[in-house]
Amino acid sequence: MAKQKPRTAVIPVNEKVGAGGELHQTAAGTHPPMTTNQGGIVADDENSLKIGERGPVLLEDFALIEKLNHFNHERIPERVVHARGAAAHGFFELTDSLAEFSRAKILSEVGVKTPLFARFSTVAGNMGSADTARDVRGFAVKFYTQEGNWDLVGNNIPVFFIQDAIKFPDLIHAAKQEPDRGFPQAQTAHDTFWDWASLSPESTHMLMWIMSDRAIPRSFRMMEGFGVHSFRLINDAGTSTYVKFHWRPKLGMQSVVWDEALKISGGDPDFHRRDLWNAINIGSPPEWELAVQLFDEEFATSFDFDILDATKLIPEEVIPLRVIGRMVLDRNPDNYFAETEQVAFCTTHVVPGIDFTNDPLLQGRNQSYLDTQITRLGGPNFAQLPINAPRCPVRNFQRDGHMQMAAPKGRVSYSPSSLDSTTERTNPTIGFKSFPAREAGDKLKVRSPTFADHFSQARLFFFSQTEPEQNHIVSAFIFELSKVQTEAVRLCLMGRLANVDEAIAKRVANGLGYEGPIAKAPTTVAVRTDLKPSPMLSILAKAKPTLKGRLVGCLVADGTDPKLVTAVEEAAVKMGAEMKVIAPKVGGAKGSDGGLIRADFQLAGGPSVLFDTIVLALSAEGTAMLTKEAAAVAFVHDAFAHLKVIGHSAEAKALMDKAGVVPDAGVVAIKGKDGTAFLQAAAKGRIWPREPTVRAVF
Ligand code: HDD
Repeated sequence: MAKQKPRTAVIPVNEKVGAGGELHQTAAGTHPPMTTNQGGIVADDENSLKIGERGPVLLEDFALIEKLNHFNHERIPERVVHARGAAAHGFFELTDSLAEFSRAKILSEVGVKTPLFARFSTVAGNMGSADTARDVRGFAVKFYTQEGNWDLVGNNIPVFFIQDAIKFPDLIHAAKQEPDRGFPQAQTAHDTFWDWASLSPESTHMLMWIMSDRAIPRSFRMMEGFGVHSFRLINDAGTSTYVKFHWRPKLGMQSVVWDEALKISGGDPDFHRRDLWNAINIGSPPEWELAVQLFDEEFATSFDFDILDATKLIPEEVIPLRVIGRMVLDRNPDNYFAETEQVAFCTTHVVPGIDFTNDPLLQGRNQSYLDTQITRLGGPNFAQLPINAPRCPVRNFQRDGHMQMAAPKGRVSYSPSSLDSTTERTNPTIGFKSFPAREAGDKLKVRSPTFADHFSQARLFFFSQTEPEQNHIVSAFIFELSKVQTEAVRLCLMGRLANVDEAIAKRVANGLGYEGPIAKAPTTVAVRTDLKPSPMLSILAKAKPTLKGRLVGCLVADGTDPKLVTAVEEAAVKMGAEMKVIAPKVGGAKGSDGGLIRADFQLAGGPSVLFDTIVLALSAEGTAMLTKEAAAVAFVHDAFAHLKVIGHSAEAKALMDKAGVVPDAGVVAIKGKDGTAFLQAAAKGRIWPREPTVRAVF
């Protein structure tokens, strides 16, 4: 981890800022001349060319015209879904060869580091929406392999809303802001989404996931990722093995609680992108394991569900994960637009040895991505943009088009040809060959009956969760449906929940204020109650007790003992966490030794929702001042209500009393200058038993 500036310094407070505005020094350096896009050196970039000092502006000011013209065209259409995202560069390193199953070099050459670019996103919100909206997170990785680019365009949830791509535009239209009013932004809590969902039983399993805490992750660094579909691996002999891809975060999974998510949206709408950026910036690169579930045709035909149905998963307890490598994200983009915005993922970007299945969702996606890039990036040459360009030779006879950057030489731009012996030819030995699956049948617009059970895995998911997680799913349904104005939609959706389990439906109905039985929605498929719970689907059941990559928020005020702050920070850093200091003034607070305690946040700009755990390092003087400050009371109150561990000096008690803190295992007094006990408690995560004492559980 990078070295931090010392937190405390014995600088007399009155020397903090000079009287004459010395803080406004400009950066020194030699600056190269500014030019137009044609390379001409610009003499004046602040005034347009006029006749006289106050006269009309002249059209001949080409520097002005060029600058404004370029500005007018700076934007490209945002992604129709997944518009808001953040990304980073990194590498993938294979640790366990799959050569037996795949001829892809990236999956068979152990130790080779393949460069990659990973982009995380929300789905429904526009580019400027908040990061912590309840939503699926996109988890897209572009591997620049020696054999061409491979894009694994997945999500942080292993299943999807629909089974057939033909329904995708309806799903997205229903989820995004309503077309007449242009709101609500970045949320499914409105009539059109739940209208669509209640009439689309195939979405039921996914609804459970998006109402779960998976849809409000604490950090991109703390999410799992999934390729979702069953893909094929093809080996040298041409044998096919089915595969599902999983990303597992080294930091473990963690989510925020819903009220916290809502408040973070205001406190820091860029919470996730800032978190990713900072982690890489301080030299703490996030890492994931890549794991696979491998299975053959025999398993596929005997499994309880259709492996071509993207609304179903294969529990890890049925087919365990095999970890095959790691992804490390260690470099932030140089330029958001050039890289994060212009990166173009396509499910069709595969390499020899990786192939598709007949999953109808995947097949439809294979059309959609290439097509959308042409609208978004303006033409068919988007693969030439540096972020999209393969890191291996690209040779073919595709020519011309908008923004062609290459200047291929020679007369021959076709194949076959005999005029030039150096032109490229296909190579059936090493080239991509589709798996020769034998297909026959009538042409039908139908849904396979093997896709029909929409409820059993929804039930499996719910009952695989710990109690707090189940409570959150129920609360999320209540929250979302409470925003639905059309009562018939609420009732219809509760009928779907009753298909999954009548008790769940009843709990939601109770939270919405409905009494009496909930009628099941009509269905011909009986829900299976015999599926074994899969604890691997729970976040909490496999949470890692660690403070690594987490953020400690330390509240200080005048009179705080700087030694306490330093001691907690050192202990936190030792545990792999970072600490930020929050003070009434961002310049810092005057410590008990007369020196300055440097702060990172001003109290109003550093609410406790931004931190995983808080410590109140306060003197009696500071506490007396902060009990009169609503932001300080809210800081403590929210931390308690969000089930966080709170460390505190003995003198901070009055502030905690005012904030309604009731002592429990998560309220830890710091004895002397030793923050270890507090941090060890914080590493265990939230205090779940506190939850029923701070909010209603339905
Ligand atoms: Fe999609 C973007 C993931 C179904 C059509 N999708 C997009 C991104 C991710 C996913 C992560 C953002 C990539 C980036 O960061 O640039 N999409 C999924 C997953 C799906 C899925 C995991 C189901 C398993 N998507 C899906 C379907 C269709 C699309 C069924 C259309 C038939 N998706 C698109 C798109 C986007 C897109 C319209 C918008 C921008 C883009 O492609 O590049 O083509």
